[in-house]
Order: sequence, then structure tokens, then C-alpha cells
Amino acid sequence: MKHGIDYSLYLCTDRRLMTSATIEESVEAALKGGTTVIQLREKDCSSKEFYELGLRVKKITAAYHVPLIINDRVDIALAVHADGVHVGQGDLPCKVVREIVGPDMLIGVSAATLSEAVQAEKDGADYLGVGAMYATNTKTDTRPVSMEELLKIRAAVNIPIVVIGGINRNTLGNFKGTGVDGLAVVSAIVAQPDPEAAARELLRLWKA
Ligand code: TZP
Ligand code: MG
Repeated sequence: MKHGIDYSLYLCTDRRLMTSATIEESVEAALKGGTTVIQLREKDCSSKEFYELGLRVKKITAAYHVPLIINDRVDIALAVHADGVHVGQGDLPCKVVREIVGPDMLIGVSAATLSEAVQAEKDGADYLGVGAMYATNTKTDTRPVSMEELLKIRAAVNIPIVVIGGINRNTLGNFKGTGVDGLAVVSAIVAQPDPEAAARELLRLWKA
């Protein structure tokens, strides 16, 4: 699962914003719409709940042959046999995560600057989440990333890049031709009245 991943449409879950009754329904709708990577992002749940949810979501993503990435929690990623783990600049350092998870698990790193991006690649990251590209209400502690910085990052690293933060049907066109590998979204899928249709439309517009 680690190589040949399609990063085109990368969904981060958010139970506070979702229009679906459950995370599982939200994920499955996104997958039906063609979402290519799922990141399970849980901020306020117990380890046990996160673990059990992770096991249930893993079954769903596996049925669609789509990688499951766990946000922040290396222990949960290992426990549910996720395909990867995603860490921010305030989480365990990428180098340490690599020592823990071994060579085969995907590691994604959030980067908002050129130096963070270069360091992440050096430390064994498999892909980068770069943002926040635009203002977003989904996450409060974001740092803005300019298009200029994104292009510098793209030129400096060889690993795949997904852009995040305010990515939706109106903004995605700005990333065409930038060399980024995909779009990472939260509200543009999970908060929509029809998340499946929303995912399908984002993918269609991105590929057009
Ligand atoms: N990291 C940087 S911005 C962000 C995260 C998790 C939230 C993106 O949410 P949305 O709803 O796609 O703007
Ligand atoms: Mg984090």
C-alpha cells in the first residue's frame, strides 16, 4: 500500500462538522464519491473509542482499497494496522515516528514552511500536507502558507504534496499546474448535504 498511492482527493474526517450520522457513514459516502485517501482525525475521543472506531473504519477503507491514515496517534495507527500516520509540527517528530513504525508505514507531515518541508523529507516522510492555503473555520491554530511558499516547497522536495485549508470547488483550480499531487479537504466533503456527490464533484473538477 505504501507506493503508488493516489493522493488526488484526501479526506480528513471531522465529527463536529459532518452531516452524516456517523464517521463510518461519512467515510463510506466519501469513498463512494471517489475519495482516494482517508485520514481519521479525532480530537476528543478516548483511546479505546479511537481504537474501536479505527478498526471499523479500516474495514471500510480496505473494502475500497483506499489507504487509511491516522492523525497524530502512532499507537492507534499501529494498533489498527492503518496504512499510515500523519503528524503535525507539534506531534512526535517524523524521525522518531519512523523509528517506531518501521519502513513500511506511510508517514505524512504537516508543513507550513520550506524548512519544515525539507526537514520532513530528510526525516523519512512519505508525503506532505501543506497549508493552510486559505482561511478556514475547521481548524483554529493554522498558519497561512502563500502560493509562493508552496511553489518553493514543490521545487525543493520530491515526495507527494497535498494542499490543505480552505480547499473547495471554488479554490481548487488555483492549484492546477502547481505540481501538487492532491487536495486535502474536510468541510468541502464532510459538511456537505451530500458528501458522496461533493467528493465526486471535487474529483471531477480537479481532473478536468
Ligand atoms: N490543517 C490545516 S488546515 C486544516 C487542517 C486539518 C483544516 C482544513 O479544513 P477545511 O474544512 O478543508 O478548510
Ligand atoms: Mg497533529
